[in-house]
Amino acid sequence: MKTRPCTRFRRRGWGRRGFCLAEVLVASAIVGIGVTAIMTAMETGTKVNAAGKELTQAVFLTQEIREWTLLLPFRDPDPGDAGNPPGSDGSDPQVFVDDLDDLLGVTYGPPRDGTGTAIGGMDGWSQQIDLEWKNPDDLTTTATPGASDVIRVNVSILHNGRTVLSSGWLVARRILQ
Ligand SMILES: [Ca+2]
Ligand SMILES: [Ca+2]
Repeated sequence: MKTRPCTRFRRRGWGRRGFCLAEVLVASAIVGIGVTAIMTAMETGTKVNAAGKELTQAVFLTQEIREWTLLLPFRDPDPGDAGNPPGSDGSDPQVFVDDLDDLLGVTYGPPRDGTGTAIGGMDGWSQQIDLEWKNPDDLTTTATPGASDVIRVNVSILHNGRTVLSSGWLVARRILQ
């Protein structure tokens, strides 16, 4: 005996038929695929937004350090420390910085603004600073620390221990410094 799927729900007088199981399953699968695609797109969008926000914060924190390094004198203003080797001159760089090379190998967390002041409300963020002296006649070569008037400042911005952005720029001693 031959069965006729999808006709068993035919209703007398209504002029239409119901759905068979196969049709319902196919429709459910299509809806399921659509919903999954939408959820995946939403999740991806959320991740992209979070990454974009994180990168924006990292750029901001890099700019703050850049501003600070451009404000700091190249040489220590204290005559007693002027001849010191590069470094923090015996002071804790978390507390006191008065010349550029005081920032050698220093990490700030909480991060610092363009005047060296700690920025509140940025838990988990830190700024890693390193300095590299460059030969002014050939900026691709590294000079002995303290023996050049050009320093490349390298900064990495970390969020929860993960590097979000690494950047660098050159600072040259101004003539009057
Ligand atoms: Ca100093
Ligand atoms: Ca110093």
